[in-house]
Amino acid sequence: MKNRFLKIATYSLAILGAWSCKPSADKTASSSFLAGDAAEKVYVKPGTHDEFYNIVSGGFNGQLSVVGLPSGRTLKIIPVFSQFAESGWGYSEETKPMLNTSHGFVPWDDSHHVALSTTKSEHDGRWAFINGNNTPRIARVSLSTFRTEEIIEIPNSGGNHSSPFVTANTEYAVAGTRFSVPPDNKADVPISSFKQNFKGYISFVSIDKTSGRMGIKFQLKTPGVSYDLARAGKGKSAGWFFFSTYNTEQANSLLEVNASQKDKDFILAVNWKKAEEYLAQGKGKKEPAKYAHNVYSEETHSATSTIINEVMTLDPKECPDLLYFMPCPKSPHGCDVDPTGQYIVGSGKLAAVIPVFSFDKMLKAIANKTYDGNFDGIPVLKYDAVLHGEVKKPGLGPLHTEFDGRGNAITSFFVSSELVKWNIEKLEVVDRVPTFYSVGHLSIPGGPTAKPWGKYVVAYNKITKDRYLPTGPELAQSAQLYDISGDKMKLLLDFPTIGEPHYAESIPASLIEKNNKKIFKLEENKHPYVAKGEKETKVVRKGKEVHVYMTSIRSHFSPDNIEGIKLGDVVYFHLTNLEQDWDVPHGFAVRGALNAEILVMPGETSTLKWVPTKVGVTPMYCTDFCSALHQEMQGYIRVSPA
Ligand code: CUK
Ligand code: CUA
Repeated sequence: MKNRFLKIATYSLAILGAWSCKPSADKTASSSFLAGDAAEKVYVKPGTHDEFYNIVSGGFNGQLSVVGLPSGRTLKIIPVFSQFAESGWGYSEETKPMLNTSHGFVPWDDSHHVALSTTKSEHDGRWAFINGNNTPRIARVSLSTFRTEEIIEIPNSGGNHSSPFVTANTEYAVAGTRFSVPPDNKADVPISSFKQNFKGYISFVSIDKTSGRMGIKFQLKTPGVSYDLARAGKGKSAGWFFFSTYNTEQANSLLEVNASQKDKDFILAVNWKKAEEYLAQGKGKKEPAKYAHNVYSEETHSATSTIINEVMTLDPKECPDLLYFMPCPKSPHGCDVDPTGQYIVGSGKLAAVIPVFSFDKMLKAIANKTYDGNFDGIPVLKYDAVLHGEVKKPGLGPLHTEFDGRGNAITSFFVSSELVKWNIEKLEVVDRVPTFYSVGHLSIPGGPTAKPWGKYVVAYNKITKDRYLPTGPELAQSAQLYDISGDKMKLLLDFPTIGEPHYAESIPASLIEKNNKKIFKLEENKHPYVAKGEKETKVVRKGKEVHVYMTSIRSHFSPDNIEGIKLGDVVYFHLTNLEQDWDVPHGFAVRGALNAEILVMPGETSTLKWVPTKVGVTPMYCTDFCSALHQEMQGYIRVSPA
C-alpha cells in the first residue's frame, strides 16, 4: 500500500501547503500542537510502570511488539510468524511446528492487524490475534505468557490482509481475502477468467471461550473483489460484520485504470448470526481444502502441527439475506464501527468526504428493499438510504478511524499527513493536528471497542525523514503519541518502532498485569524429554540419534562434558531449566549449530538439534547472563569419527 500512496503523496505536495508531508524541522519547534508539559506527561519515573500496554504489529518483520504508553518504551518483541534467534522461536524442535503450513515450513510473514479479545465488545485482556498477510494465517498470542500459542492457516485465500477482526464476545476471528482467488481445489484457471472463477471467501475462525482454541467453522463464498479492512458490529449491530472492498471492477490487473474506475466501491455487510442459522439447518457444504493448524501446549512445552483437508462452506446464493452491499466512495480502506454500534465509518482513500452509515437506516433499507440493483447477485442498498451523513472536506486520503468515547472519531489522513477529530452526530470537524509524516493506522486505548479510554492516540507513520539521527538509507518507522484528553489534540512524544507497524491496540495495564505468568512449574512439566533434577540427566543413543537429557541451574549445565558422539549422528540437546525464580532463563549454544540457540525459561524444556560436521571437541555455553558465574557456565562436547 505504501508505494501506491507515495505516488499520490508526492503529487499532492504542491497543493497541500501547510499540511504537506514535506519534512520541515522547525515546524515542531514553533508549533502550538506540541504540549507545553509534554515531557512531564510521558515521563514514567524509574521503577514505575506505564499505564497502557500497546500491542503493535511488526509488518514485514512478522512479529508483534509490546510497548508501554505513555513512555514509548519497547518492552518485548513477541515472535509470531518469523523465526527469532533471540529466543530460538522457530529454531527449537518444540517451536518449529508452529511455522508449518500446507506449503511446508514458512518462517516469515507480513503481519498487519492486531485484534485484542473482547467480552461484550470491551477488552478482556486474554488474547491478541494477529494476521499473516502473505501465507494466509492467524495467530493467537496469550497475554499472560506473551507467547504465540496457536497459528491456523486460512485456505481458499490469496492474502490474509483483511484479518483478524474479532466479534463482540470473541466468538470468531474473521478473515477476508485481499486477493480473490479460484478455490484451492480448482485453482488452475486462466487469470483472465477472474469474473467467472475468482471468489472472496470470508473465513469465520471460531475461538473456544475457555482455551482460546481456534478452528475454521465456515467460509462464506462471497463475490470476487478485494476485501480490505473490517470490523464487527457491537451492541445492536453485534450480529453483523462490515468489510470495506476495492476492485469491485473485478479487474485481474490493478493498474489504476482498471481498479479505480468506479465512483463508488462497497462496504459489505454480513449477517453472521444468520449464517450460523443456515449452518445449523445443514446448508453448509464440506469442500476439499488443505491447511495447517499448529498448537503450542504449555504442558509439554511443545507444538504440534496438523494438516486438515476440508472446510465447511456456505454459498450466499443458496442462503438469502446474508449479504448486502452499501456503496462507499472511491476505494475504501478503513471500515470502523463506533462504540455504540450504530455508525459505520468508511474511508475512501481517494474520496473527498468521509461517509458515515447508519445501522438503523441499513436495517430499514433492507426491510423496504431499497435497492440500487445488485452486484454478483447480492443486493446493493441505495447510498442515500443507508447514509447517516458525510463529513465534508475532512482532509486528503482518509485511512483509519478510532473513537474517543466522547462522541468523537479521529481519522488518519495519509496524504495530508494529519489526524482529524470530528463529531460523529454532527459530522463536523472539531480539531486537526499534523503527523510526521504520512500516518497509516492510529490507535486509541480501547478505540475500536465499546469502551474507549480516550486519553491518548498513537499515530503510526510511514515516513520518518528528519525525526531522528540519520541511520543510513533505512530509517526506523515512527510512532507519535498525542494527548486527546482536552479539546485540542497535543503532540507529546515521537518514538521509533520495530518493523513497520500497521495496526496496534492499546489496553490498560491493569487488565493484563494481574494475569501475568511468571514461571512454569517444574513439577507440571510434561515434556517427553524433561529431566526434573540433575539425577535424571543422561545421554541416550537410538541408532544414529543421540538424546542428551540436560539441566541448567546457576551456574552450570549437567552434564557439562559429553562424549560418545560420532560424526553422522544427529544430536538433540533437551535442556530443562531447573530454576524456579522469575526472570532467570538460561541460554544454550553450540559452535557451528545451524539452529541458532535456545533460551529456556524456568521450569521449561527446550531442544536444540545439532548435526556435527567435524571431528573434535566443541564448546557449548550459556548465552544469557544469569549470575556472577554466567561466564563459567560452559562445557565441552566430543565428536569422534564414525
Ligand atoms: S493497512 Cu497499513 S496503513 Cu495493512 Cu491496515 Cu492501513
Ligand atoms: Cu546460565 Cu548464563
